[in-house]
Amino acid sequence: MNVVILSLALWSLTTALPEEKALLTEPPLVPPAITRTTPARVKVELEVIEKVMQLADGVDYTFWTFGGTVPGRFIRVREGDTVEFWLENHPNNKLPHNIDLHAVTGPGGGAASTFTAPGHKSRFTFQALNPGLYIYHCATAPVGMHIANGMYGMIYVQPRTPLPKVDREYYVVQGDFYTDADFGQKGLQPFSMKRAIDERPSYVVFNGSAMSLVGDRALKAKVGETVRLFVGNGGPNLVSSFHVIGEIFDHVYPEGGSKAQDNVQTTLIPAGGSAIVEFKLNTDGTYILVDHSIFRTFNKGSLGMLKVEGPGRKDIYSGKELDDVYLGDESVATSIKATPATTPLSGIKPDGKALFLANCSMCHQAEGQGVPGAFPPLAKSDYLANISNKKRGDLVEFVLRGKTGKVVVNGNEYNGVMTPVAGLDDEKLATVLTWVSNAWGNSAPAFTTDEVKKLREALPEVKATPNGHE
Ligand code: HEC
Ligand SMILES: [Cu+2]
Repeated sequence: MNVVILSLALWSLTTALPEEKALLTEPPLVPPAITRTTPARVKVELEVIEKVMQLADGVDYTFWTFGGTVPGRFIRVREGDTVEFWLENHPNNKLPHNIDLHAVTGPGGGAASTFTAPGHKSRFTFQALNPGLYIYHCATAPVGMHIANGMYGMIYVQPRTPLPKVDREYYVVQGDFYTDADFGQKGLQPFSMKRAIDERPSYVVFNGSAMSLVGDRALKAKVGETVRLFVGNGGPNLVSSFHVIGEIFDHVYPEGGSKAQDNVQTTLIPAGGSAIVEFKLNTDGTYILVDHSIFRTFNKGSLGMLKVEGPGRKDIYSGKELDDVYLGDESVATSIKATPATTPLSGIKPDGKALFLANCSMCHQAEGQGVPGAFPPLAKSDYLANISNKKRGDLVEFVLRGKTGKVVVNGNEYNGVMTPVAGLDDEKLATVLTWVSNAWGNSAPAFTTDEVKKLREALPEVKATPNGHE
């Protein structure tokens, strides 16, 4: 009897709540802060749309989305709200879908209650008990595939006492994508289950595309403003080392929780997790959002931009003030004398290949093949053949003093900096030069220790540098 009265009372309480419809936003936008100070019954309508969009420049992919974007629409409710959640599956879609919101207390986070066939809609209701920033995602089998195709987004349960006001809030979610072809292959790229299982993504991007936050789609702010980023990681597999190049996070709410940590450079965001980061923009420029697992940024797309207009603050960051010649100790005259061997190989009988691998291969590569545009090849290098046959002193000089300025190797121009190689005595230098001049099909007379000694002693002393340094 008492139970009945109590539940009737609860029922009338909840139905008495003021009703409103949630305003959902596309990334990178965030709905405005909620200003009411009492709970409401909030209606959320989220539509699942399967559609082809760009994964990178010229690369198309069939995404499955919550609201037509990756990540899906941003949902903002307030701690203590009752959320009436509608999931709509567009009639043109091919698959059933559902949703698991990490902000939900209850089995499956809503998954079983929202399982919805194309052309249908489902409803369930939950109370937002815990404040914080939460991922939501599809949980229809095969779950990994639905997530890998872009079915994730975020819901922010704003705490009863809201976070301090900031000038701008943005919404960024990282995700890894799996196609048969590697990054950049043009055209429509199908999902690869094999690569997903192997956790070998071809793309790691912010907001569903390598292009989503660059150029005129970059995030924007002005000097002096404060920015809050609601950052998530949809996964399905990778963990993100989220970093903004050139900024320090003044505050981070790790894992989207309630306690802030101050002065953070890089914050770890688990798959299916989040972080709230805040910082003030002290000076102007372009700040780069990255996953600091950095090959993902430069080779798989996890790069976004925040463009800050200014008046810049030269007292905080000057810009380049000087570019001058610097010759470290190793390159001045004294080092042209035989130096004691200091490589890890000291004490070992000189071995040309080992010396090459320890001293040259980090730039010229293990097979002497070089790196196009950066490091010229030594394998079958016409330039090397010429000097190791005729201008043998030049080769000794390159290694001991370094080499800058234009060189043309096999018809390709290079204009880089070869730094001096330290720690080679005459014997080791002779050994490595002989080896390099005869490896990979190269062929030139051997360098003897005596010859190298003479060539080294014949090198002109290094004079004071052109800019008048001592
Ligand atoms: C830090 C990277 C680096 C290391 C280490 C290095 N080089 Fe180089 N090397 C270069 C670059 C860059 C150039 C092109 C320089 C230029 O543009 O003037 C070059 C040019 C050369 C050339 C002339 C161009 C060619 O390809 O024939 C030779 C020969 C050479 N290096 C030999 C060596 C040898 C031998 C070693 C090891 C003892 C070595 N280098 C170590 C970067 C490096
Ligand atoms: Cu789905």
